[in-house]
Amino acid sequence: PADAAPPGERDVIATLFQWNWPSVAAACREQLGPDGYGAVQVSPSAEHVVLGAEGYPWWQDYQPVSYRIDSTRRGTRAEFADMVRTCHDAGVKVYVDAVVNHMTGQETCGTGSAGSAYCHYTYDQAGYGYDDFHHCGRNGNDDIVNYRDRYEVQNCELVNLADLDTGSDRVRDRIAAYLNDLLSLGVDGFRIDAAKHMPSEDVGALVSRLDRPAYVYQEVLYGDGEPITPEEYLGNGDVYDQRYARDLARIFNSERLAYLREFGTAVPSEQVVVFIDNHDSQRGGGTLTYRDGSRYSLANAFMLAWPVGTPKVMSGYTFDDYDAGPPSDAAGNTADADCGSAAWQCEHDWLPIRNMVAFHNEVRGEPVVRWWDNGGDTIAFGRGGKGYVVLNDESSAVTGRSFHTALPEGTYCDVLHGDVADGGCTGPAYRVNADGWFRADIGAHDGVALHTGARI
Ligand code: ARE
Ligand code: CA
Repeated sequence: PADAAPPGERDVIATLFQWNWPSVAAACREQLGPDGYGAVQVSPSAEHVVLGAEGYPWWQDYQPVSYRIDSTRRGTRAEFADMVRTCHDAGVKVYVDAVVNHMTGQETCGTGSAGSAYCHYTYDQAGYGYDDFHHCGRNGNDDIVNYRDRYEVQNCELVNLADLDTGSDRVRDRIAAYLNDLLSLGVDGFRIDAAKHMPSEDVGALVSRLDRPAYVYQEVLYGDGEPITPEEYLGNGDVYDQRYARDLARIFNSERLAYLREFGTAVPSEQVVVFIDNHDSQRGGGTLTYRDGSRYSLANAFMLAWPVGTPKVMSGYTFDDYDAGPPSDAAGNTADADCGSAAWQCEHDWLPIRNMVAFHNEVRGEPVVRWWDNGGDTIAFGRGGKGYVVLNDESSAVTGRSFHTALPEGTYCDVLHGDVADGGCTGPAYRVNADGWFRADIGAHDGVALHTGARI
């Protein structure tokens, strides 16, 4: 598509879910850039409702009040702009979660995070009134009930959220002005939230109004038996495919890793953003999450080693309650993220995950070679002569086995357990002989990953 830019050579996205702008900037400088992440996905940047009585739930941010970038709970416009500059200096692009299908779902009027007054269907600061919204006339309250009905999904309200008439030029121009404001601050791309709830043509009309090319990926969740499919949106840019995350979770939890030999996506690999979990599925969507510990690391390692899709790594905070927002001050402003604190998970910084980003970059373009599996939950494969990974999700160790790589002879740091430092490896290292063989004992729910960027 003419107006959508590809993700580029360093394509791995880190989602710093709910992180405030200064913390994202620090992460770009200290972690994401050095680790080889190509981009960060940040949480919604527009003024949103503030639901203090409900404890500032994370999802208040998905109810825009205006398109002011000032004063979300994550910081000011100046902090946002500074974040973009800092990330760019670190070689990291910035993608914004763009909520443009709807405005708020509150029945009572209120004041947004930047001080703008709003009511359901009246948003003066954004320039929207009653007629700028769909009023679909279904189900008594205009809410979506039947996902098998295209009209309903795109013209009724997703959980009571005032549904913008994205078919109108007035609305399209206003949304595009917001996206272009973000581009003027240097933003590189957009996750289009709830894209399924807008006809593909309406999303296309927004993309065609962008002042310059941006990377666009659309949240169009595949649902069994639903008429609206991710494929319909490929002309606008890339898409999510939640089947990838669910299939991987099923294979890890109740099937066999050996089945991964042919693992692919229904949507073409070049146009699909894949992930192990996202902020929705993390809260009960049948995917693996940080709570799965080493199995979660193995799944991320597989995603980053396997040449399918544009990988997105989830990173968030610790929670028990579905609604719980991030650590905040009394006014609901998000606290600085602290990877040393148990309140933040920082999955993007878990050693096996961050080191597999470098593996992913190193093996780019290389084919899968020398697949081996035990018929159960141990698999191994190479990526040309650049990398080799063994993943063992058996509940027992695999011992005394030799693995046949296509790597050049040498000594390699196992990047699932160590970093290259001072010419050595802070974890175990393996000697690959002139014929490509190395011998390793691999623990239960553990692995080994070697690549040519981590030779010692
Ligand atoms: C909240 C309250 C609601 C209340 C509403 C308005 O929870 O009870 O009515 O506010 O006051 C997030 C939260 C919602 C929250 C909303 C607004 O998840 O709970 O509502 O913010 O604050 C469908 C959509 C898909 C959507 C998922 C959640 O197709 O686009 O539902 N995902 C995105 C974001 C969400 C976000 C929104 C959209 C809204 O990632 O975090 O909501 O901006 C099948 C279908 C899918 C469907 C799925 C779940 O799989 O195939 O299409 O996803 O079921 O219904
Ligand atoms: Ca809609």
